[in-house]
Amino acid sequence: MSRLFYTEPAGGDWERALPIGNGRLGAMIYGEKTEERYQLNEETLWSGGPMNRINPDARENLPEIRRKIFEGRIPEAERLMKYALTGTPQSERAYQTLGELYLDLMDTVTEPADYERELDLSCALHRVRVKDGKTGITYYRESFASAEADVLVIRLTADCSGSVCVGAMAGRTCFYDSTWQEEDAVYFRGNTAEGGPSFCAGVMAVAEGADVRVTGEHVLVRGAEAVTILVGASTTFREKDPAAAVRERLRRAASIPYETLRAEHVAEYRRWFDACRLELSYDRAKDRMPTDERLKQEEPDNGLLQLYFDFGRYLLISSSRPGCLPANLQGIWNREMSPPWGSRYTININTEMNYWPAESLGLSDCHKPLFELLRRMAENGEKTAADMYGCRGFVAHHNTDIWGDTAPQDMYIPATYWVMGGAWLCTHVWEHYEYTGDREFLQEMYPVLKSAVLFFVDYLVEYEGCYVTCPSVSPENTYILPDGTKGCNGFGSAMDSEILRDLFGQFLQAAEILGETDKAFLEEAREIREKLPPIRIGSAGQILEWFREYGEAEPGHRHISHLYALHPSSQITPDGTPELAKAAGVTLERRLSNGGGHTGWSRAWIINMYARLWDGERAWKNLEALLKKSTLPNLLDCHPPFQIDGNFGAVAAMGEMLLQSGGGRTVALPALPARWPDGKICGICGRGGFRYDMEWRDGRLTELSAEALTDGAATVLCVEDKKYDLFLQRGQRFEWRRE
Ligand code: FUC
Repeated sequence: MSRLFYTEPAGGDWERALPIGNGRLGAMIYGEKTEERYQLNEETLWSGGPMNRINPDARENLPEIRRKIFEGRIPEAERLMKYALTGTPQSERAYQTLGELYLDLMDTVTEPADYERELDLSCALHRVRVKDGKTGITYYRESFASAEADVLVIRLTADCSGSVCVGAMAGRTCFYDSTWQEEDAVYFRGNTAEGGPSFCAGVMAVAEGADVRVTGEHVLVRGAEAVTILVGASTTFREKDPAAAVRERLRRAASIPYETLRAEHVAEYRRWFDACRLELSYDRAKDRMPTDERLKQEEPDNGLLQLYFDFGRYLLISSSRPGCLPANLQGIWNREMSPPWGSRYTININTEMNYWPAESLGLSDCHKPLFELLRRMAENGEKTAADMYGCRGFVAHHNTDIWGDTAPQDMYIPATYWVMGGAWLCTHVWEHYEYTGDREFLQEMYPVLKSAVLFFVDYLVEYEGCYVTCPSVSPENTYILPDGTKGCNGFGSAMDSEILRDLFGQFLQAAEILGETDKAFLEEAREIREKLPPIRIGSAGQILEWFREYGEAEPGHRHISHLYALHPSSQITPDGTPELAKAAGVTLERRLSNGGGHTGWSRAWIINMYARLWDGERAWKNLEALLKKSTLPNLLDCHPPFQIDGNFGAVAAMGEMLLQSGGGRTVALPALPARWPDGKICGICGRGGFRYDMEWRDGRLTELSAEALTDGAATVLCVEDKKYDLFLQRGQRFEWRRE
């Protein structure tokens, strides 16, 4: 059994509360003793509607900005960028909390004695058990977020007949317009800003052995055998009449017996969760340590890592189901009206990181919401490209919201004027194709890829024989010119060229696969790709971050954008480009020895990078650091504050330590640390269309089985120093066993 468990409640501390979610509805459960509290979310409840924020002065000033940049007059250029490129208004919409659900337990527990709460990851059930010392009665609460019924379900029972009492009330403390009651339910509804979503949420109770009454805003049950509380919520983002939708969902769920609701939920969840399973050898006695205590150990044990791995997959399943929105900076779990960075989609690393484990760890379908958002962005981004830059195609900057906003976000010189957001997300389209071989999907998304390419065909400028981006930043770092001037924006940052090499290359491959015939355009794209600046090595043996070797204002910066080529891309590999791989190692060392890796996501990226350098020990060391320094008691990642990317990035990295695919080859156990001598992973996936089961003993692979997920699945499989050419039809297997 894979579970987080605690012997104390969250005590009002959100960072100790535990998440449940069905991709759309989310709750953080505090697991209190004498009363109960759930912080609630509905993923489409954002602060307002779509806007046109494109700065009307952008296009006219672009030539002047470029001229100043190429003349090295960076502060002047950046001042003008601030005025002429910043979005009007500066900010996109923000994700908001829905509210809270309170359960008044009517003094049934006044002297809590025996207590435990747990989140069971193998079936996505949260449980609380609390005994009242005075009466000797033990009370149980079991909660889950049902995707099937699309409601949150809470079941209250006790070990003594007729003793369950509860008063349930949901609200938003402020910012809602009205409530209304039915005989067994209470609803509240409200509006966000003009043009933004209107919402409705409702709480309903079903009691066994007692009546349900509504008094004021409370749904009340006294002396029942058992009570099921149902919570639903919706907004006009998806439904015309959220109140009717919520009411209908609650009524339907109320008509289904609890055991059936639960069984359907568990079966549905397991289809996702069981697709990939990691087993590391560890001391089973550690499973008796409460999770927060276990996290405090001098060194994390392998059982904790296995749990962390399961938790990461659980979080993606719970926050990013097909038909839902993608996981934002907090997945779907946000307690604030005005959360850090709007709890938006920050697409200069964070959103991409959220999806790093999707394909490799058996959750390919969880990737789909990202493509829906990307389509919206591609539509809006055409206007942004035309109006701001006079370019064809689509562009997105470093953030987006549920409306797919593509204009620059904030007025933050090191980040705001980056034009690579759409391009980076487009590489995810190719990734999904590489894992699944889904040609139809590639066909559907091809116009988006083409549009992204088209933008850069127009945007790139020729400079010293290369095609470079301008303006360009290496997110969110600052360089120093020889005369001491500091700047962020310039031309041809390494990351831009690396992303574009992938984008253009993938576009050309897609065109070939799909038999596209637009010869002149494809030829143009090919020529441009050849003239993108190459990856260069600097005087300290490091990968250069900018077009030239500048001084570094923050050598320990959290972003390591120029190593995009190492991970997530496969442009740098130890076997294909050993010199560059060595330089990437130097780059990481320099970042880390200057204080790098201080945010959760930055550390998670570093683990992936060391895994890609086949350095299992450094990968392990950083994984350990992530658990010790950047993980909250509820195992959520800490930026600080809570930000979910680190969870996803780190479990993806655990996968990368065990199996790596890219550049036409797949490597088994490339970065196995000494700390994982024995283990097993089932259902890890690789590019080319394969799913693998592997087992290893004493640090050496003992068995491997590869199953083709698609017709014509192909890769060169590297097992130790042997190479196997795999070309299989769907369902066929390749088996390897140590003699
Ligand atoms: C990027 C990062 C920050 C933070 C924010 C949401 O701007 O540089 O560290 O993660 O996104």
